[in-house]
Parts: sequence; structure tokens; C-alpha cells
Amino acid sequence: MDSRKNSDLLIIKLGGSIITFKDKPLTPNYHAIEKLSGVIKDLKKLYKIIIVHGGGSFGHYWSVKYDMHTKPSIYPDEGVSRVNESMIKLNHIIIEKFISRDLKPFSIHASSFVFNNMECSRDRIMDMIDMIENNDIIPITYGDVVHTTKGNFSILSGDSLMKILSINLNPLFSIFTTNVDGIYDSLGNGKIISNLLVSENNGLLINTDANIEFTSMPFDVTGGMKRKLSESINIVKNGIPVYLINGFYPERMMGVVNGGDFIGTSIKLQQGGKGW
Ligand code: IP8
Repeated sequence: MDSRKNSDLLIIKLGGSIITFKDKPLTPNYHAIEKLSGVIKDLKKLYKIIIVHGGGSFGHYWSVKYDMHTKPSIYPDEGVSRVNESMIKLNHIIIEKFISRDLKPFSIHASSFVFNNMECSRDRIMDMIDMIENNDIIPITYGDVVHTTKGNFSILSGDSLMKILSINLNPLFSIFTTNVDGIYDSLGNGKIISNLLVSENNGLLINTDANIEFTSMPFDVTGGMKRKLSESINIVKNGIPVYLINGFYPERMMGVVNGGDFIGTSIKLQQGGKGW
């Protein structure tokens, strides 16, 4: 496996809770999308960028209505179509905004990266590097309903796509934007845990003197912050630092890449392990 770091590459997740109003079915948050694309434009001057986005009140709305989950199963055909159509619509809104900002987006469906409920071959995923090395585009993929096998479908979360892409493409950083400032200490003091370390051997989170609090969303079929954290740990174990940033303040991503102070949570490998 080619483990070279692509130090000019950032993989960024636009959380569904940012790009849509999560409690208003099928409602995009144009203002937030506009703000995010402005910062992505600045980041693009310095880095190659791959975007993953979530489902928010588009994909999750229909997934809940038709009781569809991440577990492969035979789901109602209409549900499969509805989830798929709503995600195409949301993706189209993002793509249009990016085009209007001259960000040159290129949409790639999630099923390009998974087959039979497993990730595709590394060569297939590495194709993205060829694509961005030789031109100026921003590949964009998103969580969606995918076919697994024999008529079974499952909901594939954007967080899982973040893991698949990050582990294979080895970016400088993987950044998750969410609707909160980072991971909260559960002591109820409203404090953000700024740094978390992951031990290389067993993937346990260490060095936090606080407990972690998970907030739940009105409808979220893919596991919310818990999945984000477990996928982040997998990414970090491969030597890639992960940052959780509030996407309503996307300029905080500039603090991350400039190595300055920023509000958010960084998750890194324990010192002495891979990636330090
Ligand atoms: O919002 C799931 O992606 P996520 C998208 O990243 C659907 O979990 C279709 C619910």
C-alpha cells in the first residue's frame, strides 16, 4: 500500500446539519452553503480539496419515513427512490453554488466507492488523485442509499465515505464540519474538548480528563456524532489528523490549516505513534 501523505490534500465533510435546516424537511440552508463555499474558495488557493456532504433534512427525512438504515435490507422501492432523488437535489444545490463560485465541482456518486457493502479496490479510489492532480476540479461525493447485493440497499453515511477516502487517499487533514463547536465535555459546563488523542494499538481515546457528550438530532439514521467519532478514530489510526469544526463558522478551517488557534476539536494519534 502506498502510504505517502498527500500533503496538499484536504478532505472536508459538509455536515447535513449545516447545509440544510435539519428540523425543516427538504430545506437547504443557502446562507451556510454560501459561507462554506467562500472559505473553500480560499482553501483551494493552497490545497487540493475533496468534498463529502451529508444528507440533513433531505436524505435523512426520507430514510426515517421509509424506515431505512445503514443495515443492508430489502427496503421499499419508493423509499430507495425518494432518498436517492432528494440527495441528487441537495447535491445539485451544492454543485450549482460551487459552479457560481468558479470552484469547478465534479459530482461522484457514493456507489463509485463501495460495492457489495465493502469499499472498492484501492485503485478505484486512487483514481480521484489522478483526477485532481491533473486539473483544477473539486470532486464532491455524498452520503446516499446504495445497493449492496441481491436487491438489498443500505444508507451509506457521508462519515463512512470520509473514512474510506481518507484512509486510501492519505490527506494532510480530514475536516468534519458540524453544527456544534466540537466535542463537548459531558460535565455540563459547555466546554469543548480541544484535543483528543487516539492510542495506536487499540484505538481508544485517551488524554481526556473529561467524558464525552453526544447530542442527538431530531432525525438521524446514520448515528450522528457517535459515528463521526468512530469513523474519525479509524482515520486517525491511519496517521491522519481529524478536526471537528463548527460549519457555521467555516473560517475556523483557516485556523486549522495555518496551524494557529481555532475553536474546535482536534483528534490525533498518541505521541510516538504513526503520524506525529
Ligand atoms: O448525513 C447520509 O449521510 P450523512 C445520507 O453523512 C442519507 O449521515 C441518505 C441519509
